[in-house]
Amino acid sequence: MKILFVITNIDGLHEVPYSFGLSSIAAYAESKGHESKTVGIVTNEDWDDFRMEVHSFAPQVVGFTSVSSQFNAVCKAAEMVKSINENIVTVCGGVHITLNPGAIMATNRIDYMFMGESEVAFGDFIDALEKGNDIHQINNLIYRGGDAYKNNALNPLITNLDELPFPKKDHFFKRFIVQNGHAPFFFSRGCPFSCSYCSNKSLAKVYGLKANTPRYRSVENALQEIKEARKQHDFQKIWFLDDTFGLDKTWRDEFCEEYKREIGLPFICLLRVNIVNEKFIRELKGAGCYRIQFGIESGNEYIRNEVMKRNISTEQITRAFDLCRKYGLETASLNLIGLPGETEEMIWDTIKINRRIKPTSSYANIFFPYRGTPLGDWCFENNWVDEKRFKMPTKERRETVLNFPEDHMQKLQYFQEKWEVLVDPYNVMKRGKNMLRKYPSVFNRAKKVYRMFKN
Ligand code: B12
Repeated sequence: MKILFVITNIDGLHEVPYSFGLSSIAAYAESKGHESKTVGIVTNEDWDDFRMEVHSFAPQVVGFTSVSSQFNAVCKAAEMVKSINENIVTVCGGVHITLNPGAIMATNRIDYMFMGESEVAFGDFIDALEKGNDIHQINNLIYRGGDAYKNNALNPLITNLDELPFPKKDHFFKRFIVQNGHAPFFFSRGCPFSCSYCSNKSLAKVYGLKANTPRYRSVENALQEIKEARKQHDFQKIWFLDDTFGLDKTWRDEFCEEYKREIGLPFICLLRVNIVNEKFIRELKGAGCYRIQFGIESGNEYIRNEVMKRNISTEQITRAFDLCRKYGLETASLNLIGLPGETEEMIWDTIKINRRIKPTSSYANIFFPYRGTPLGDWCFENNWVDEKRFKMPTKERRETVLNFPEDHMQKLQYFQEKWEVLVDPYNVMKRGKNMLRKYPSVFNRAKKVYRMFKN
């Protein structure tokens, strides 16, 4: 079968549309002998390219992935596919579908959807389609039936991730490296914490689990993936995008030891402040880590722990950043503003804590309510969401979709755009960078030149 995979990234925060999930589905389909190609829709011109690709590649199946803010774009793309050839089977998976299986009722241009981890289910689906067998009994499948939808039982979560082929490393992997200066890897699935705005707790619930405890590729398999990628692509740095890197101590000890010996490239990873200690930081530094990204989210205890359910103390935040400084590690602090109930003063608490911990870089995103998460659902149920703005193509995380008064919305915009300068007002470099951001094409070119000299 010929399958065209599609990732939309309209007004995305990250320029390169990359998806580990979709790359994994593509690799699995190819391991079963099917042919696949992946395209991205990011700019206006991409719509025309997409139309041409549907004509020239002539797929039997088009498979979309979707986060919540991209679902409208996915529906539009599916409409385009069906207008070219009504017989092409359109399907969609991804976190938005897993947490909102009813999304299938929003459009009749997507024939089937997949809920949850779907490599095996999608493999069964295309095999069945090819053989002309009935597909309606396939696990994870969501389909319409009259006025309602049906979602089949889920395959159990894959416990041994080594059984899966490595996610496909195509031109998107390459573009990610060029754009970000780092090759992206992802070795675990799941994060056990219960932050109210994040999908992990809800993803666990879908599987009847209390927590989304991470499952790992074995260290040997993970290193093998990096080695194979290095044979095809040129990269000098790595970005481990796992929700929380190396949460499992046994895995982490072994990984750091072997990575240092067999790979040795400098890397970035994401961590939570409450799980780091001196040994952990020393171990990461020894393995080649040069930067850690931490979700601080809010400097205000009420917002951080009552609203966001982070369960993190101010002391844990300052201690983690002090430790990184002690070991010469760069830090990035990731913050979230624009939560329901948050005042301007509370946002200043976040700026103040950032001033205290002195991260190498600090970023602020504006809260976006994801349906299916505790805080997202709460916002919808309590009329906090401006449905009109929510349905428009959004600049997710850079514009609020909550029903705030106009002046608060503008303040959020101001804080978001000026964040680095507010956190570090006397830093001339950051002021310059902030000014350049107003001209994205110049900014991106400058970023590339800077990276060329830095490497
Ligand atoms: C790594 C990561 C990134 C990376 C890589 C993106 C990626 N999707 O791989 C980067 C940094 C680029 C990124 C970007 C963004 N991210 Co992100 N990201 C994650 C993270 C931490 C892991 C995702 C992952 O790889 N999971 C493992 C894979 C295997 O699972 P999966 O993607 O769900 O895929 C499986 C199934 O969903 C299904 N499936 C998926 N696609 C398809 C397609 C078909 C055809 C089929 C059949 C099945 C199928 O099968 C897959 C394999 O089992 C998650 C948190 C999480 N734990 O999910 C957030 C998460 C997905 N991100 C999120 C968001 C919001 C974004 C951005 C919108 C941010 C922004 N404003 O720009 C962009 C979206 C980019 C885009 N256009 O899709 C949210 C989405 C919430 C929501 N309900 O929409 C999450 C859930 C975090 C959260 N806050 O809860 N992200």
